Amino acid sequence: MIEKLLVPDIGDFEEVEVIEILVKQGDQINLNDPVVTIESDKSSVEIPSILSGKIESVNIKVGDKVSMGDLILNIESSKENTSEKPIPKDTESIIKQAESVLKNKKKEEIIQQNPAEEKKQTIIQVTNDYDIDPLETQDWLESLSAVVEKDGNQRAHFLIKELINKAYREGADIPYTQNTPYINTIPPEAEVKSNGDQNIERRIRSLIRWNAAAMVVRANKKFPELGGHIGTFASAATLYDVGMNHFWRAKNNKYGGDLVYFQGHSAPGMYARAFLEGRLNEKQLDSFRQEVKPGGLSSYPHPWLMPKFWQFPTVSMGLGPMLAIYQARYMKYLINRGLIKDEGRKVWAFLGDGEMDEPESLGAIGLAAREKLDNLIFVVNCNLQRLDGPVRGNGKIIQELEGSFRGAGWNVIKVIWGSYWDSLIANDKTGHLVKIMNETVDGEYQAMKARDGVYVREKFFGKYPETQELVSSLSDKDIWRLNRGGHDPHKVYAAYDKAIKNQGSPTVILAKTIKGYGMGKTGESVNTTHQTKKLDVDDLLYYRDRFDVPLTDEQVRNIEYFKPDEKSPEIKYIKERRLNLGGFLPERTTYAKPIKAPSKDIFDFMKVSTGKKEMSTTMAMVRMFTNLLRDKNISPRLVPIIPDEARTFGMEGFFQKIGIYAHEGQKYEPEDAAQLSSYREDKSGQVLEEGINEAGAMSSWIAAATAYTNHDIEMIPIYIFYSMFGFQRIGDLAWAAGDSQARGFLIGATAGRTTLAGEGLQHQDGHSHLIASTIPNCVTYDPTFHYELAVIFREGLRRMHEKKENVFYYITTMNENYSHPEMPKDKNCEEGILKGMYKIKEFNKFKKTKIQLLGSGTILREMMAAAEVLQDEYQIDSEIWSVTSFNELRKDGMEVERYNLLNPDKEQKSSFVEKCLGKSEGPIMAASDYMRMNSDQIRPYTNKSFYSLGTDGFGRSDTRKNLRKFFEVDKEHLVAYSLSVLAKEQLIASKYAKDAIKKYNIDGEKPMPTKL
Ligand SMILES: Cc1ncc(C[n+]2csc(CCOP(=O)(O)OP(=O)(O)O)c2C)c(N)n1
Ligand SMILES: [Mg+2]
Repeated sequence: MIEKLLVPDIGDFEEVEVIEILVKQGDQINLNDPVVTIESDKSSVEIPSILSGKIESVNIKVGDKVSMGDLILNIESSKENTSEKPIPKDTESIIKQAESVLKNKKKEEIIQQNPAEEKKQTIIQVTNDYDIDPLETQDWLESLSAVVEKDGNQRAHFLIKELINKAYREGADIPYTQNTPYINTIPPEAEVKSNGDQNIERRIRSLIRWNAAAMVVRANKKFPELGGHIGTFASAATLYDVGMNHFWRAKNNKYGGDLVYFQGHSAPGMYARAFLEGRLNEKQLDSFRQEVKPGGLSSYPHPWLMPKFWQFPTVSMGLGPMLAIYQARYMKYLINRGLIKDEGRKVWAFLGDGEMDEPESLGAIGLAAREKLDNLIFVVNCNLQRLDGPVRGNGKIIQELEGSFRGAGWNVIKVIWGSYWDSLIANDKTGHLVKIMNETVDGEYQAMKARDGVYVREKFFGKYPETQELVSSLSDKDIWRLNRGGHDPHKVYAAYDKAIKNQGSPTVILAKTIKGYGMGKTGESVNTTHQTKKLDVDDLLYYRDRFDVPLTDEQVRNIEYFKPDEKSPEIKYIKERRLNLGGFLPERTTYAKPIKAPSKDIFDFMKVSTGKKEMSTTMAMVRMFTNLLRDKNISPRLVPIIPDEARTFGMEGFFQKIGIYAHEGQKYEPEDAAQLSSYREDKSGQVLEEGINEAGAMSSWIAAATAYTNHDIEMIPIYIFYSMFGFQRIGDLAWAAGDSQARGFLIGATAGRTTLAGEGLQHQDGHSHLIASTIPNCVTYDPTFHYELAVIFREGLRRMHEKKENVFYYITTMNENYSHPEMPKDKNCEEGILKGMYKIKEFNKFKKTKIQLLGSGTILREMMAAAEVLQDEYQIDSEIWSVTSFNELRKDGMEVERYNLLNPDKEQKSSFVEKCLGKSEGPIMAASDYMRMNSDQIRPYTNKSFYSLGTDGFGRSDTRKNLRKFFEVDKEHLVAYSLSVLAKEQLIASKYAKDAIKKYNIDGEKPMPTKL
C-alpha cells in the first residue's frame, strides 16, 4: 500500500527551507529514520519517517520551502505497518518502569512490615518550661510509647503525621519542625556492628594521625612558608578510617569503584595512610607541599599535579558538594542510558561544616533528592569550627543542616554522641540530659572541649540537679572521656552501614567531632586550630601519648615517621582490608577506549559556500551536531548540556531526536505533543536539560568530561550557554575542570559585545575569551565562518577524544546571520585556522600603500567591508587575516620568545604571528568583538607597528550597527582608524584620515566608551 509522508506540525513556522534530503527513490527505510532536514531562520530539524517501507517517490528537492501538510514522499509501506502498530518505545519503557516501581514498592513493604526488631521504647519526656499541662503531655507521650511498643515506629510515625494533618486542617497553621532531638539518629540497639579488629584499627588510626601531623610539622620546620593543616584531619581521622577499612570499594577490572571526594584540608591524612600502605615513601612525605621537583605531594587534592593519585579537586570550598551531586546524577545517567552497568557504586563526599555556608554547598541538594540519588552520601564533619572561630557559636550547625537536608528530602543520619554516652542517655528518665543537649549552643560545646572534665561537669551537667545526679558516680576523667560520635568507630560504622542501605534518597551523615582532636592545649578545639601547623615538643609528646604511638622521646623530638614492619599485624591488616575492597584509594586510572574522530567529509557540507543563505555560527554548529548524531561512533557519546536555552540556540529539535534525560521518564503528555519538536523526557534521554543552573550544568559537564577516568568511558560533553553566563559565572568550576583534566567542549553562544544586540549590559560578553585564557589547558577559538568551526571542532574531537590529550575547548558562536564563503583552497588554511590566523583575502591593486587588517569573530566581516572601502575610495591595499584565536597565537608567541631568550646562541625561532606577518607590508590593525586586551595579546610577537581596537566598556542594548559605531568597531570607524594609522606611520597624509573622520561623523572629542 502506498502511503504519504507529510510535513508534520513544525510549530509556528511556515515556508521552511529543505536543506538536505537524506533518502532517495528505492531506498528501504525504517520507522523513525530521518528523511529530510528542514531549516528555519533559527533552527534545523530532521523529519523522521512515520512508516517503514520502500520509497516510491520523493516529492521535494533541496531549496524547496515547505509548510505543515506538504507532501514529502510516498512510501510503499511494509506489511508490519499495516498490521498492528508496534508498541512505541516510550510505552515499553513506561511498562519497564512500572514493573521496577512495583518491585521497589514490594521491598518497601517488606521493610515496613518488619517493625525493626525493636526493643521496648519509651518516649523520653522532654522537660519544657512552656508546658502548660505536664500531666496531659505525659498522657500523650505514654500513649505514643505504647504504640511504638505494640505496632512499631512506622505506625507511631503514621499517627503523628495524621495528627499534624488534622491540626493543619483545623487551622493550626504552625510549621512542624524539621528537627529531631539533639541525639543520634540510630539508637544503640539498632546499630550494626563492625566485624573489624578494633584494637588493630585503633593502632593504625593512631599511626596515620601521627604521620599526618609529623608530615606537616616537618615541612614547616624546614620551610615555615609552606603551611599545611593538622586540625582538619585530626578531627576526621575516624570518619576516613572506617570508610577505608570497611566501605569504599576501589576500581579494578571487576568493578567500577566508589567515588570519594576527600575534604581538601584533610589531604595529609590520605598521604599518611598511603605511606602505611606502601604507596608513598618517606622522601615523598618529606616533599609535602614541595611540588616543583617532580614527586612532591600536592597541598590539596589536585589531579593535575598528582594524576595517578587524586581523582577530584575539592579544596575550593563548595565545589566538592556540588560536583559530587552531579557526579552521582551523571552515574545514574550513564546507567539509564545503558552505557555502564549498575553495580551499586556510591559517591561519597566529605565536607566541612564551615564549608556548608557556601551557597554552592546547599544549592543543589534539592536536585539530589528530586533525582532520588541513593548512590550519594555526604559526610559533613561537624567539628563546630571553621577558620576563624565557631561555625554557629550561637546555634547548632548539626540541627541547622538537619533542617535543610530533611526539608530537601534527604535521609539524615546524625552521629552526635559516642558510645560512652549511651548509658547516660538511657538513664535520662526525666529528659533533662537531652534538654541540656538541645539547649547548649555550639560555642559552649566548643569551649568545653578546650577545657577539662571539671569544667564540663560544672557547665554542662551542672545545669540541672537531675543531670548533676546522673554523672555523680563518674570521675572528672570519665566525664572528659565522654566522646563525640564522629570519633567513635562503632557509631560511624553503624551510620555508614545504614547510609549504603538507604534506598530512594541521598543520605547525609552529620558527624560531630572535635577540631584538632588530640592536639592538646595548643591545638584542640581552640579558635586557632585551623591555622596550627607547628607543634612544639610538649605538644608532640602529648600527641604521642594521647594516641599511644610507639615512639621514644628522642624519636618524637626528631619528629620521626613511624611505619611498622611489613610483616606487622597493622600493615598486614591495612593491606588486607584494602585488598578485600578491591584496591587502594584514592587512585586515578583510565582504561577508556579512544573514540575515533569522524572522517573529514562529515564536515564537507560546511566547507562550501552557503551562497545567499544566511545563518549564524550557532546555527551552523547545530547543523554540525545533527550530522554528528548520524555518526554511529560519535552519536552515543555526545552529551549535549543546556541550561534552559535550547530554543535560544535553535536546538529544540534535539528534544524529540535524542530526548531529554529524566530518571522517571515522562509522566505527562506534553502540551506540544503533536509537534515535531515536542518536549520529550525519557529515562534514556541524551540531553541534560539543566534548567536555569549554570553551576549545575558545568558540574554535569565536568562529570561527563572526566567519565574517561571515573567510569572508563570516553564521552563528548558539549555544554552550550550564553557566553556571558559562562566563565564569569562559573569561573571557579572551570578552573577545577582544568585541574580535573576534563575533556570536552564549552560553547559560548550568543557571544560578542556588539553581536548580541538588544540584550544589554549584563548579557553582552566582551571578555569571556580573556577569562578562558587564564586556564592553561583551555583551548579557545572565536571563529567567524562555518568552515572554521568545522575544522576547529573536528580537531578538538581528534585531540581530546581520539588522542586523549588533557585539554578542553572553548568556542564562541554568534547569533548574527550572514552568508558563509567557501573554505579557501590554500593548503595552509587549515593549519592557520588551528594555530589562530590565516590570510582570508588580499587587495593588491594599487601597490602603493598597504595595511594588515586582522579581524576576529563577526568583526572580521566589518574588517573585510572596511578593506573594500579602503581600496575603492582611498587606493589602499590590504591583507585581511581571519584571527580564529588571539589566545592560541599568544601561547605560541610566549613559547617561542622564551625559547629564543633561553637559547641566545641557537638559531632563533619565529612565532606563528611573525611567520604570518613578518614579511608583510604596512602596519597592523586588529579588532575583535572583545576588549582590546584580546588582540593586544599578540602585540609583543611582531616587530611591526601594531594597533588594536575592541569593545572595552559596559555593553548596552541597541542595534548591532549602533553598537559597533559606539564601540568604534564598525566598518566606518575601521576605515577612519586605518587611515589614521597609515598617517601616523607617515605612509599617507593625515588629511585623508581627518576627512574620513568628518565624512563618517566621528566625534573626536567623544569620551572613551569605558567612561560611558
Ligand atoms: C572558596 C574558599 N574560600 C575560602 C577558603 C579558605 N578556607 C580553607 S579551610 C577554611 C575553613 C574550613 O572550615 P570547615 O569547612 O569547617 O573545615 P574544617 O577544617 O573545620 O574541617 C577556609 C575558610 C577556601 N579554601 N575556599
Ligand atoms: Mg569545621
